Amino acid sequence: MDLRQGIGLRRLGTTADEFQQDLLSSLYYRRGTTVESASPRDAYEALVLTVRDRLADRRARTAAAHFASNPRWVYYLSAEYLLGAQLEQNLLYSGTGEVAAEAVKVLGRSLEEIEDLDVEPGLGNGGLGRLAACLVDSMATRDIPAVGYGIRYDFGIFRQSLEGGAQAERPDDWAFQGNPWEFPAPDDRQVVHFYGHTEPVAGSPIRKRWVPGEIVLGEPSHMLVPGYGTETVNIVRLWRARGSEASFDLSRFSAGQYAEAVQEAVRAENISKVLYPDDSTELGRELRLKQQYFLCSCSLRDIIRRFRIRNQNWDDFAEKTVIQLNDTHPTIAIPELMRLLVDEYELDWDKAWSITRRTFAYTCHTLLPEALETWPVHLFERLLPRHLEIIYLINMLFLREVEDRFPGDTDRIRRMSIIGEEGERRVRMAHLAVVGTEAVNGVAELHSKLLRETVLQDFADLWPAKFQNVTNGVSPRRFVKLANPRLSDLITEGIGDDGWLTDLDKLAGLERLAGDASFAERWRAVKRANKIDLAAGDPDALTDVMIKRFHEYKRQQLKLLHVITMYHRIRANPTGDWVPRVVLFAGKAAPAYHAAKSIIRLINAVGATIAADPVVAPYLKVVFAENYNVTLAERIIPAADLSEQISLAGKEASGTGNMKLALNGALTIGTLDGANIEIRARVGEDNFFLFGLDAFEAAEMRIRGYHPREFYDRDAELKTALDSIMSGAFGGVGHEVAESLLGWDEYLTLVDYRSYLESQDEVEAAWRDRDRWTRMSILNTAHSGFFSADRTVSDYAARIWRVAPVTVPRED
Ligand code: GPK
Repeated sequence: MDLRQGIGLRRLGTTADEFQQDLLSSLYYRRGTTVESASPRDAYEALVLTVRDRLADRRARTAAAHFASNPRWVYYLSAEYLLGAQLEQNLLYSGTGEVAAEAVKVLGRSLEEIEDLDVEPGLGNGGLGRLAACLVDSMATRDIPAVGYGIRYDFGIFRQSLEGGAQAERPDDWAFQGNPWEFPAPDDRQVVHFYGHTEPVAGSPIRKRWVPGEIVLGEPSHMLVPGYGTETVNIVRLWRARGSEASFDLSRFSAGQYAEAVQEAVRAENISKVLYPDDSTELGRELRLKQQYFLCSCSLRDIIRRFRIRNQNWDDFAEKTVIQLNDTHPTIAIPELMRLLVDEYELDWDKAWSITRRTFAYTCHTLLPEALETWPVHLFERLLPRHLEIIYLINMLFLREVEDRFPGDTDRIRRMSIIGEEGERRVRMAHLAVVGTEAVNGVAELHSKLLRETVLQDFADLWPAKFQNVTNGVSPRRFVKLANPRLSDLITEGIGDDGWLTDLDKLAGLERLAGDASFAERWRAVKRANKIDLAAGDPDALTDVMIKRFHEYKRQQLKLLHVITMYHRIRANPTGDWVPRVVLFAGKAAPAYHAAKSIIRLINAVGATIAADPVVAPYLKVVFAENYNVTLAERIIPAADLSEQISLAGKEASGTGNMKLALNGALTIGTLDGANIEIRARVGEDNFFLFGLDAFEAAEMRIRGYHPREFYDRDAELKTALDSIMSGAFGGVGHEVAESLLGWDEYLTLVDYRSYLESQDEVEAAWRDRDRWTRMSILNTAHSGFFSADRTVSDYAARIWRVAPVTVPRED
């Protein structure tokens, strides 16, 4: 299929010369400048456009093939996407990396210099947002017809820097100079309503008219999501809020009231102004609910528009559409689809409900109670009055079903209700998400089991078949091939071809090389070269990394207690045979999360004390890498020897950094939490450093009554570590960290301390035996193929989405 021919366009060339011609043409005609006067930005944008063009053909053929087959579509709804930098990825996915490197020389710049201008869109917080990006990558790679929907925040996750060792935040104006990767689609704009009231509709007991109090426009643009090794190019469509034309008040402007004249437009545009930087906690802010509804309303209308291009009959909607809800953030889509079907398309309630329930599926990403979203009923009533009515009706019919199954069990009804009645009445979004969907999944085996047995137990009793597990995965293209080209080349050479990039189980082919001395030598050389690139410290030291959001449940404070203990041990025995370590932390804390910020502050204070201590500094170095994001992760992960996955068991839903690090040959020290369990089962007990309570023991301990002081009193080294913080040994910093550990220690840090330290001793024993360590490292990579997001997507496709791939024909 050649869609260009029909309109008389020439095919884009594949040689460096042809690429260079197109690059110069982009510079001249699309940037309106010349080689002589091109700024660095001009060079960058000209290159982006030239690369983008090379994906445009594939995009056009994808759209044509999808239109022709009228397939069942996957729509992924997510408030967050951490797509990572686009240029390097799209050079790889369009197969133009080499010709581009050659061609850009004409601009007097290297490809690396130009790539430095490619800032990543930080439209997410952490694991959940990056998972969304990995899944859309794998959907395209597996030829699944899919669209990702999200919000085009003006400001992404804040930029972190350290000021006097404390986290400081600056806004992330990521598209300040424009974003050449995106295609605006103003014709597909949508109108979104807020506030106001509802009115009865004559002749219908169910339908209502919603008279809104505010009208906002949603303008879409999309980013290309190419598949690797296939023709498919899908899209992520991002919505940006705008005031309508009527929101500019000309008469006020003419009267000199400039601020008042634009206040309505400003209010509208605030909806997509900034990403909420809270990971796993809910603030219950009105603007956040507005963002959620904005995303869902725009996306659902777009989904319906797309459905109606090829279909007429609502009976087909649920057959042609599956909408995956990435956590509860887009759950308002459920009552919104009901509203559209009942009020606007005039379907009867039962039919609309049957369609809705069969259309949606829900992924839960947490077990932390504070992360389960609830919204005050009064807020809902004011902002989305019609949706609250619909939720009440859904709830009434649902509770009737519960009553039929469990007659007289009023306690169960109270527990399961979509409306929580304890204190202030609140809408429980997770309950709505379970009631309104066909499938609910957790993101790792343990997480899915705990969901069924604890948080969502009542629902699992009612609908056991609805609950599934789909273990997370990561993109081997971004996190191995792009991040770690040296290792990728070695793997390809070891296995014989690069088929592992789309069939990651093939990494098992490395197993036979784990005992091969010359391969091991090269494996070590790759790691060493990556450490030199990272330049965090001595490349021969054990590089021990803890990279993730700062949260007390993840227990950076436990890692810190280990560092402090090492500090005291070395000082007590300066001539000991210590294993040199570089301990690298990176991650952001939510700006309002004071306890997490105190931990960052203390890490840096301890790091400074150690650096200034001539006895300890030769063996121990603490590095805090600022502004952790996807780009930085891609530099750190390839250089890591040891991966810290030390959350309290039962708290980390899955983790995905753990997978990226294992794939890159880092050994894990970890608890039996989230996907650690599955990693350990695959790489083997001997190749994983396990410690700590399991989820059952941790829950028991909390119930029995836990007194951190007892652990402090019993363990001399722990006492020394905490006392040194309290006595001000680290620049007087960290009191509140020590106090919280001694006072309550929500996440049982002191309980796991001793076991963690013993496990770290085993780490050092393994590290001293170089050959053993390398063998373990190779086996980690060899046995981590399961953690490809391609496998995750295949699981969703087979068990939840029931979609088949659509092959996009090649050019003839
Ligand atoms: C879970 F609930 C949330 C959230 O609000 N943000 C977020 O990043 C993470 N997550 C989990 O904490 C990780 O364990 C998990 O791997 C990731 O989501 C993807 O499922």
